Amino acid sequence: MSTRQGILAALEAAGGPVSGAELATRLGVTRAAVWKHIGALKKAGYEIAGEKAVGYRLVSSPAALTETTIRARLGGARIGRRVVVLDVTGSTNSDAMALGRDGEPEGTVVIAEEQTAGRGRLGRTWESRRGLNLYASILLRPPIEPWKAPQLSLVAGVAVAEAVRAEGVDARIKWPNDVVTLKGGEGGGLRKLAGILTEIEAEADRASFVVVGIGVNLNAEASHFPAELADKATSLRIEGGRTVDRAAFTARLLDRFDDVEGAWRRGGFAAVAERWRALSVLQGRTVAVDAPGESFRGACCGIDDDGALLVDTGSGAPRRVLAGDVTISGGYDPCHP
Ligand code: BT5
Repeated sequence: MSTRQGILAALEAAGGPVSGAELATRLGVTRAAVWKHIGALKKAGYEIAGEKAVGYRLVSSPAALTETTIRARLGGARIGRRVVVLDVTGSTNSDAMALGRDGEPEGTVVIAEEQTAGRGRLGRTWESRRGLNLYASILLRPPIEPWKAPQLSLVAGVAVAEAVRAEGVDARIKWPNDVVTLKGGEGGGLRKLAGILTEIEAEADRASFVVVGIGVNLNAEASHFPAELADKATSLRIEGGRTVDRAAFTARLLDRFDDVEGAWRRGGFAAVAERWRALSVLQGRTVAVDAPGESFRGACCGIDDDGALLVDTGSGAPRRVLAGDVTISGGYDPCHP
C-alpha cells in the first residue's frame, strides 16, 4: 500500500477526523508529506476537510473508479495486487490477455470506465456504457489442465452473486456465466445483472494463463439499456433503488473472488460446488439446452463436481453439459437421476 492509499484507508476506517501527526506516525512519514498527499487526494476528487485542532476528515470520495479508491478498500493481497484503471478501452479482457502474454504476474486486474468493444461469448456484444457500471478482467495463472478453465466462470459467478447479495439484492446464478435476478419471484422471468467471460491461453496440457472478465450493471438505469435488452437486463440500482459506490463494490467483489478462487485452487470445483448450488436458479427447472452440436430439453438436476450441468432427459443417466446456453423453458420438474 502506498502512503497515499494508507492515508485514505486510515481516514475511511476512522470515519471521523484523524490528526496529521497521527497519520504521519502511523505511516512513518513526515507531517509535511501527509499534507502533500492530502493535497494530491483532493486534486483526485476526494473531499477532505482539514479542521485545525482535530485533523483531517474524509467527506466524500470521487465517483470515478481509480486504483486508489479500489485498493484502499481491498482486504485480500492476491487479487488486485495491481489494479490498472483505464478511461476508455476496447475490451478489458483483450488488455488483460496482452498483459498475460507480456509475463504480467497473476492477480492484476484491468478495469475500464467504458469499453468500445466489450464482448460476451461467441462473438456477442457486452453493452459497456461509460461511467456507470463495472467492467473488470482478472489475470490468473492457475496450474491447471485447459479443460478446467471454464470452472473459473462458475467460481466468478459465486463471487459476483455473493457481492451483489451483500448489497441486499437477491442475485442468483444461471449456468454457466450469468448472474440474474428473478422478476416477479420464482415463477417470473430472469433479468441479467452480470455476465462473465473466461478466456484462456494454453499449451496442450497446461494453461499458460486465464483471464476472467466480469461485467456487472451497477448504476445503469432502465433507459441506459438498448431496446433489445429492455426486458432482459437489470442493474443493482434498478433492483435496489439506490446508487452503488462502485469502488467499494469492486473491492468487495475482488475480495470474494480471492476467497472463492483460493478455495477452488486448493480443493478443485468440488470445494465450491455447494456454494454454487445454493445460488443456482436452474435447479429442478425444465430447461432447453443449446450445446455445441446438440439441442435438447430436460429437467436440470444441478451440476457435478467438474462444473458440468446435469440434465435429465428421461432416458437413462442425466446428460452432462460442459459448454452451451441454457434457457428455462418450463416450470419445476422432478429430476430422476
Ligand atoms: C456474457 O456473455 O455474459 C459475458 C460478458 C462479459 C463482459 C465482461 S466486461 C469485462 C470483460 N471485457 C469484455 O470484453 N468482456 C468482459 P454471453 O453469455 O454471451 O451474453 C451476452 C449477451 O448478454 C448479449 O448477447 C446480450 O443479450 C446480453 N447483454 C449484453 N450486454 C448486457 C448488459 N450490459 N447487461 C445485461 N445483458 C447484456
